[in-house]
Amino acid sequence: VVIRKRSKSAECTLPPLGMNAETLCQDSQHYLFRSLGVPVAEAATDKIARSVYTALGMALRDRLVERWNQSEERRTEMRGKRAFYLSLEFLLGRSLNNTLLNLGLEEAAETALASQGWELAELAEKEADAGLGNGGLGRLAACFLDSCASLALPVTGYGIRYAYGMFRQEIHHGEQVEEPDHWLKNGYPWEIKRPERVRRIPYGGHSEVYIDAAGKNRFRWVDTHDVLAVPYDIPIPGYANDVVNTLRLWRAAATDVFDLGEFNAGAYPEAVAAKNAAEHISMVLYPNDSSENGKELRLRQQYFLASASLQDVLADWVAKHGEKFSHFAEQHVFQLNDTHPSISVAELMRLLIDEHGLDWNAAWKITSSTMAYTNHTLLPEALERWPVRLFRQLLPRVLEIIYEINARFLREVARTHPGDSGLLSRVSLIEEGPDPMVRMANLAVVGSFSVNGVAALHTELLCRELFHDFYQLWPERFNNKTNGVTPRRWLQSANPELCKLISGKIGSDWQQDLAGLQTLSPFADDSRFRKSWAKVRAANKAALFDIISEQTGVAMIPGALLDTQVKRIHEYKRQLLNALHVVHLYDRIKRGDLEGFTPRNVLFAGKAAPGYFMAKRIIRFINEIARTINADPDTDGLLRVVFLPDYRVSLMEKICTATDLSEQISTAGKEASGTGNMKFMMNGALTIGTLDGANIEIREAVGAEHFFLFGLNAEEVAHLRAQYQPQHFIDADQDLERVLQLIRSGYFNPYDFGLFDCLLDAVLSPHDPWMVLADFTSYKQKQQEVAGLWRDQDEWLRFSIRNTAASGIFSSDRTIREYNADIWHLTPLVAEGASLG
Ligand code: B1H
Repeated sequence: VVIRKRSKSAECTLPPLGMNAETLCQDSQHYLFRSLGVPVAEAATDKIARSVYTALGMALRDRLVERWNQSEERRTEMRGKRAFYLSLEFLLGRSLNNTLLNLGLEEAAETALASQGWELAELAEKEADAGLGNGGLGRLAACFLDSCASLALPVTGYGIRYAYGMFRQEIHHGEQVEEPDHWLKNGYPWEIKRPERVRRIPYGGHSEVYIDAAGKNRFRWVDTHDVLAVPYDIPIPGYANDVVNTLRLWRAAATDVFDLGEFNAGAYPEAVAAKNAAEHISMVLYPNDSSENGKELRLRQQYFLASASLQDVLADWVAKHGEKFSHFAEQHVFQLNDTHPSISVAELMRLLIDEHGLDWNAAWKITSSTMAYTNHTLLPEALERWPVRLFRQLLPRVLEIIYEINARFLREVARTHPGDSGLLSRVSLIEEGPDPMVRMANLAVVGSFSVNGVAALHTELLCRELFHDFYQLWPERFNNKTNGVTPRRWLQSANPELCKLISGKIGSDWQQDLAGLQTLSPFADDSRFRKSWAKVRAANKAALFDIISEQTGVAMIPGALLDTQVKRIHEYKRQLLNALHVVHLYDRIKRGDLEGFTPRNVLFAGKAAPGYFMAKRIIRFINEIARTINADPDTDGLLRVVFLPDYRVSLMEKICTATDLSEQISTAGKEASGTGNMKFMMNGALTIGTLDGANIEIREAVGAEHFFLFGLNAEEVAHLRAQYQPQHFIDADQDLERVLQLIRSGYFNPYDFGLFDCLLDAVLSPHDPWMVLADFTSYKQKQQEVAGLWRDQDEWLRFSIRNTAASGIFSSDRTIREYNADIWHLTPLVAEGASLG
């Protein structure tokens, strides 16, 4: 493979791999008329728009395959180390625009489609989001894949090809209704099935000892019920570098083995039907963000991903090196996306020992020097623990290995910390009790050479609190990797007009290294530039308002501030605090207190876990206050409130370019990082937020004077907890008292008495873990400041430009460079800015 240098800018000097408007047009027509069987006479009628999108996707994938194979050859040739990102979630969203951007084919595609009478933007809307994730954690995995490919790092993603992704959210009478998301129903042109690489995953049965040919005692796991794992590969193209990495997603399939008993008894259909159960494993994504639910099927999924992926990697190794593993650890690193795939620690031990004949010490050396664990939350309800009983029944051999890891680990701790039985019971992989549990986080920490948090404060709290004992044992393992988001999707693709404006001022080098945005900062003082900036943002806002009006019937106030809180609905994220503030604004309107009142549109969106009662009631509350406020003519031109249904990646692409004020208002110490906060900042929103997660770093980057800070910090939250009296805060703020009284009076729920009492009771309780009322007054005051700044549009625009200019460090390229420098140590496939021939 010849390495040819390409100009630093994103423009391709040559059409990549023979692709240009003409060949794209030919290829996609071939697929449209032949593979998809669209009659030529029907071309250019709206009912085939989706087929046209699919045909274009197929044409692009074809060409990607060539580069994909080249990249793979190159990786094999280099014989370098590789990383594997193991995650139960990859929230990819749509792929068309991102693929075109990374391949430099946006214009070619537009031309090709125009010649057939289509508009790219319109066709792109036909693609269903690949919603294989809950929220931030899954979207982070997708951003990381884009950055790894763009930095030419040999990183493969491994996940599950759920038949149903995150549910589709509808709002009926103000309440969330979940609808299944059959995202594959119209076909998915971005994947290739690899039936030749199928793996076999054992469940059930029991473990037994036997003596092998060499006379050694060995273990084997027998009488198992096996399920097949069939891989589907999705190409991950790098940005302007000719590299294509792989996301490999596993689908569960039944083996061809029938239950012979039933088969012989003549129950043929029943025997075939029973095979169905195997396929359930990859049927549906569990939709409980940030809380575990302990279902057996979920443990099956976790083991399915871990075993299939590790077998896959080991099979490649053995094909090249035979059963010699002495150099395996130098060549591999597995990044565990939270504890969800952490059973990999035990599974790698099992495969190395039982299937490949290594002894314990050799296997442990390999395992504990190839596994790296990322923690994403401190919330106790999200800490995964599985009943030993369930483990024994489902994964008996894996449990044996976990016990052995634990025994050896505790023996070592006992030796170095004699007499500290408290320590032993805290760090043990097993939580003792009437129903003993396996602690997955402890397994992950003990089995990994690196443990990282996802923002500075989060990592600090991990070391100080959740993993304090482990931090004392192995301080060198702990490190921080502040999250980031890919600027390709979240700036270039989502906000092309803003990008043109930016490049017109500072050139396009920032597209290779987002830190370069910094040079935009002085133009905050250029009034013509501010005007152009305002114009682009206003157009984005108008486009979003059209969507909102189409989806909800609510006409937002043109030109007024857009104040947005979009994220999963959770009490710790405090959508309720925002909603209380909205009620306060409404109360001001009603009592005529309009001095310094600034018209505002308040946008909410987000899904609640289906079993999370309080989150669902918060959705209802937002919808009811929105209905009341929007219907009251007194609010015309002053206040609009909307809950936009079915928040997802493709919606955020529109929301983040239009938002003026980003709400990041979690109780300090609870949001590990946040990544929506970064998408907003990149696109020029100002943030109102607490000192939590990555907000702290955002504020440092843009300067405290450009950030609306309010509320208690993490230390103050911890300190106040013991003596928290919400009533004190009500007594000190009449506005708050009025808000609570208005809600209690049933003003927003006249037909459903007491509907919101549970929300009031929660915030009025001295045990409210999220301390909503403690921060109300400072939040309200800060919102006044926001309103004041908005009235000075020139100054607001300066702040907006400076936010974008300072957002460079929140590129996931920066994050991935840090993962690589500190944890992975991979050699890029090609020098940055160069490309494969
Ligand atoms: C985050 C989760 C999560 N943290 C359990 N933890 C899940 C936990 O289905 N489950 O069982 C799913 C997701 N997600 C988020 O990760 C954090 O709350 C954000 O603060 C952070 O930005 C994001 C990415 O690191």
